[in-house]
Parts: sequence; C-alpha cells; structure tokens
Amino acid sequence: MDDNIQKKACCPDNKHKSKLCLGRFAEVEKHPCFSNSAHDKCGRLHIPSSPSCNIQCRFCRRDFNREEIRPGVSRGLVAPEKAVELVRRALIVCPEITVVGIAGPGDTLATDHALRTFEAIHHIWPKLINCMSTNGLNLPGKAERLAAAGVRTLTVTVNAVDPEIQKKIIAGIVYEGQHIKGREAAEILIARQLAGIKEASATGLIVKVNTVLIPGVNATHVGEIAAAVAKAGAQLMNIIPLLPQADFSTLPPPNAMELEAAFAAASAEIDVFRHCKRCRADAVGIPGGRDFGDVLYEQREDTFSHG
Ligand code: CLF
Ligand code: SF4
Repeated sequence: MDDNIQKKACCPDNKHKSKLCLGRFAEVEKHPCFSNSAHDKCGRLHIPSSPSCNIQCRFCRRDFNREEIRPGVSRGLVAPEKAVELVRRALIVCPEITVVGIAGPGDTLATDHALRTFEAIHHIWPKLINCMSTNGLNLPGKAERLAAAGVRTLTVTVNAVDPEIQKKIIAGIVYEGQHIKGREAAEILIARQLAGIKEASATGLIVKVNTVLIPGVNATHVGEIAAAVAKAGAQLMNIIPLLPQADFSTLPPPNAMELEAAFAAASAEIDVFRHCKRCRADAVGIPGGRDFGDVLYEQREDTFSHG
C-alpha cells in the first residue's frame, strides 16, 4: 500500500499513525484495486448478485453476455443462497483471490441481494475482503451493516459534485418510491453520496471513488470532485474513461491529454489508482490476467440463472 494512503488515512495532517489506522490499511495490502503493489498479484471474485438499479446514468447499458469486457455486463445473476458454493469453487480455481467484490450488474444497494451475499460469505471466510461498489444513493445508514458483513472496502461512483453537471449525467433517480429528474435528482444524489462516504469512512471502511471521465461534461470538474470526496473521507480515486454508449454513444472517449489533466487535477487532492481494468460484473481472477469466469460460471448450471 502506498505509504501516503496510510498517512492520509490516519490523519490528514500526516503527523501520526494510529494503530487502528495501520491495522485498517494493512488489510487492503492484498486488495488489487486499493494497493499499487497488489494489483497484479491478488485476485478478485465478482459475484453478479445485484439485479436492478435505482438511478439511470446516461452512459450505462447493462447487458447479459459472455463477450464484452466492461462494467454492467455479466453472464447472468447469482442468488445470495448460491454464493458460498461459488466462493468455495473460486478459491480452488484461483487461489490468489483475496477479495470478493459485488459491482453489479445493477446497484448493490438498490436491493439487499449484495448485503445478504456478503453476510453469508463473511460468516465462513472472515478473512476475505468483501468489497462493494455502489452509486451511493442508498448508502447513508448502511455503514454498520456493511462493516458487520465484512465489507472493508467501498467504492462510490461520483461523477459530479455540482448539480448542474450531475443533472446532465443522470436521466433520473428513484428515491423513496418517487421518480425524480433534473436538478432535484442531482442534488439528492450528490448529498447522499457525500453523506454516505462520510459515514462509511467514520465507521472504518476504506473508501475509493470512481469517476467516469466524460469529455465536455465533467472532464474539467475532476479536481472539485476529488476535493469534495477527500473532505468527506475517501482515500483513493479511480478515473475511468467514458465508454461511449447509451445516451452518450455519440460522445468521444477522453483523449490522452484529457486523461492526464484529470489525473493531475485529482492527484492534487487525493491518491489516484491507475490500474483499473474496467471489469465485468462477473470477472474472476487477477485484474488484467486470465479470467476464470468461463470455468466458474459456465460449468455449473445449478449455481447460475440467466437474468
Ligand atoms: Fe471489484 Fe471494484 Fe472491488 Fe475492485 S474491481 S468491486 S474495487 S474488487 Fe478494480 Fe475492476 Fe477497476 Fe473496479 S479493476 S473495475 S476498480
Ligand atoms: Fe448503470 Fe451503475 Fe449508473 Fe446504475 S449506477 S445506471 S448500474 S452505471
């Protein structure tokens, strides 16, 4: 783990390192997406257990197939009741796995599928790092249950902290049973993301923020996002270049200069993770290495239901 991350995590002024914080960060030395030294050595099992989403990002196209390598895609859905057997087989197929992540194909907190999955796994493998990725809308109030379910690392996707920018990125949200659009939806989402990050960080989770870099929309806003999420307690940021699709299919992906400018702006505020592989929701193995999803997900029909 980058020593800077430890220092910033323990105390923003870098003056001391508490035992609590060092213990907390020693755990993620084996996390391929939180530790620069582990990204090509440690593996993650993604369990595609979350069936639906509570917001609509304009760049998102969820799909079920075997071919595409990108977030939002999986071969199907795995029920929480099937997760323990899946983990057991995954640890045999790929012993390097240190992390069980849930990152879709929908949002992990839109339903309780991900939480129930983590609870079942943590009961049997308390040393595995459970890792959740969420849009953050339903994050406030969940930190203690997440921690009790063995979730040590949390990723919140924050694409803007300015509602005028955020309202261009989302078509709407479903909040407290209501469909909400425009600036109101953007304000609610941003407020809940920042409140959720603050609460999760205070509870002891290590928080990373993913930001999708969208030219002409949020590409010059990354420094402000980084400053806001760092203030809320996030430790790490991952900038993901836009894959043009859905409503944003006609936008260009960011070029190398835009990406470097975003990395530079973010780096001034927070540590930046630069090894992201834009994983599928059912990825298995060391990111960037061989994917064992075909072995794991396609040979046992009883553990798998196409969604
Ligand atoms: Fe999965 Fe995400 Fe956890 Fe990693 S992936 S839920 S934090 S265990 Fe990692 Fe894949 Fe990039 Fe995500 S390389 S897409 S950052
Ligand atoms: Fe897609 Fe994730 Fe956005 Fe939901 S939060 S619309 S799953 S990218």
